Amino acid sequence: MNDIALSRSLTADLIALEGLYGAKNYKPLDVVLTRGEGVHVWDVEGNRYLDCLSAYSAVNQGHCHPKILEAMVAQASRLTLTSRAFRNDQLAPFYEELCALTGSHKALPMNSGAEAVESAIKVARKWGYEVKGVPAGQAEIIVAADNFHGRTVAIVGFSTDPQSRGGFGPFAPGFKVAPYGDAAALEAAIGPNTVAFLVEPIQGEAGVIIPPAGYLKRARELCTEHKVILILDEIQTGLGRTGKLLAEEHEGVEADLTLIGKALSGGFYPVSAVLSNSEVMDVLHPGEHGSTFGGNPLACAVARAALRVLTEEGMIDNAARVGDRLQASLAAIGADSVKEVRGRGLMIAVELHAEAGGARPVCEALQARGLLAKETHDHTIRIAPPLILTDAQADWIAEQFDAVLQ
Ligand code: IF1
Repeated sequence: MNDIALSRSLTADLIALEGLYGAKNYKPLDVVLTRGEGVHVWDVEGNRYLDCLSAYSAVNQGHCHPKILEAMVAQASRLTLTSRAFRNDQLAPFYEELCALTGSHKALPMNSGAEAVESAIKVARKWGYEVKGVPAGQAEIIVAADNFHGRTVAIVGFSTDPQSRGGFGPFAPGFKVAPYGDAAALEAAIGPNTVAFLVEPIQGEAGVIIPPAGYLKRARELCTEHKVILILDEIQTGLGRTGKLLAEEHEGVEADLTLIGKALSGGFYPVSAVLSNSEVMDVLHPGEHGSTFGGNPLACAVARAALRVLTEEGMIDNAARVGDRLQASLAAIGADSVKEVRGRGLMIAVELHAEAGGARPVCEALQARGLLAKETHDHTIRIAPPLILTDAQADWIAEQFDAVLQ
């Protein structure tokens, strides 16, 4: 067989092998990737794609950023993991740089985003009992309808998406759902035992849902008024994705607890963190919370490099500028099938009309044109390329959408 034919069977062979042994908890596009660099990834057949998902915003800095790689290799050849029973020389500088960058007083390092969410839930509940005086076991946390905060049993327990929660009960009590974007409903949901309001500044999985202007500011006021902790989940929206370091900046609000993850490592390693003002985080005492890998020297070295390139290479301002350009180009397509183009910075979604035939076929047609994008739910295509995207690449993305949607 010639090379192309051989490699085409390589794609098929690898897909078949996955099918043979792998849990079926995903339905990926049939593209088998083998290399990434900047905004591009290559499949095993040598085809190049522009990545418009960035691993759900974990690769904001671009694939395999050389400076993060350099920091990872250097640290990995020195010290990778000590456990927190001992100290290491990367944690304190990581804390200092992270807190200085985000204006936080304290940070709690974890690994996955869900672990940061779970940690924040524990801290908020403990604060409720010890500082706010909520009766033991009565703490309530308000969440938004259509939320996505991760996949643990406690987190899916307060999801409103049947696909995320079906078959996984029984669930943790103490959560109340309020409609997203509705400040009056939030106010009505707050009770004497409410300890926190956990919310995404922009809902990612729900399809890049941007709340009405002023919603987050009103939520901030209500939380202050009723002594409720405002927890902003910036695991997807944070670290430049929306054209600001944190999406909360668009509304000029400051959370009490801010959750970050994903791009905190530039896609090299699971690193997440809970950021806090000291009153709240200080409810945690030795032995009350932890994680084998949380705050390990390799994670800290990688995260320090990821934050450095994000800020020093102007990626955040680039996301704002090129994101506006891309959003305007997509909106100008004006295809009948498009219901709405929405977004902030390079967190963009193209929603199709229900009768347009669904988002999956569009993603498959885009794949054939060298663009990788992912649908969320049935009719929305999310567009989240790495923040280093150029004007020319933004225009090329719009051209592919125009060709496929017309
Ligand atoms: C999947 C999307 C889903 C998140 C926010 C916490 C987490 C996530 C706002 C948990 C993770 C990932 C999970 C992944 C697909 C992707 C995702 F929204 F980004 F598209 F699922 F909704 N808060 N989002 O977006 O972080 O534990 O995964 O590190 O589960 O399929 P994690």
